[in-house]
Amino acid sequence: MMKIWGRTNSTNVRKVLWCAEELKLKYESIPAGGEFGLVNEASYLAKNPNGRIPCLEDGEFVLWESNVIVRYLAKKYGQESFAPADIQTWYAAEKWMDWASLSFGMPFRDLFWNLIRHSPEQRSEEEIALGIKHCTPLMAMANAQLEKTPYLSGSHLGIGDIPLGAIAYSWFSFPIERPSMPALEDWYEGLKSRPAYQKGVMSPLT
Ligand SMILES: N[C@@H](CCC(=O)N[C@@H](CS)C(=O)NCC(=O)O)C(=O)O
Repeated sequence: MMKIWGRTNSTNVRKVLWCAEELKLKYESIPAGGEFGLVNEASYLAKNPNGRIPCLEDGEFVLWESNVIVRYLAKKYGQESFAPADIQTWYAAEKWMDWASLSFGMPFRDLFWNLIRHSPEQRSEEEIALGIKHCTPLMAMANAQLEKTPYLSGSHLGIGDIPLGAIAYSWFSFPIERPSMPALEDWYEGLKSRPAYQKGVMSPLT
């Protein structure tokens, strides 16, 4: 059976779990990373020399980098909405994956660690303020797209929605003030109603 390595409270692992759920794949979720360790053991490093999660094993085939795993699963196992045959539809969706990962990277991480993982003594209000300052215009950009199309991937949920969808779970759960963005909020409400999102993404924020 397909194996997905990585603790389920990781945003990058959530992307892969959610995608696998949307595609109705059978897989084994193996905790690794954080308190589960394993990632620096030789047997894991032989699969992923970065010592990071997630990592996918599909038979003999091993793949790391969350967005690439999502693209692989979509192309190998997805129907039209996840693997559009039209190259422009594919790339129009795919750009939102790299955009989400590259643009949100550090500011989202600062928010996540300060609001969820750090103790009150470790918390930096300055980093939280900066994180909100940088993430808010990015969310506004997604909101502007979602005023035009129901999903970042276009007319249907697809690969382009996965990275921001995983980030959105934390964003909308953080105890912070968020400016109103109705299209983004409607999109997020729609995600939350999907059993695949509930199973793949909505595990406790820790
Ligand atoms: N660009 C990589 C980043 C992978 C990454 O940094 N994963 C984090 C968790 S989100 C990790 O492995 N942290 C170490 C650990 O959990 O032990 C990807 O998207 O897969």
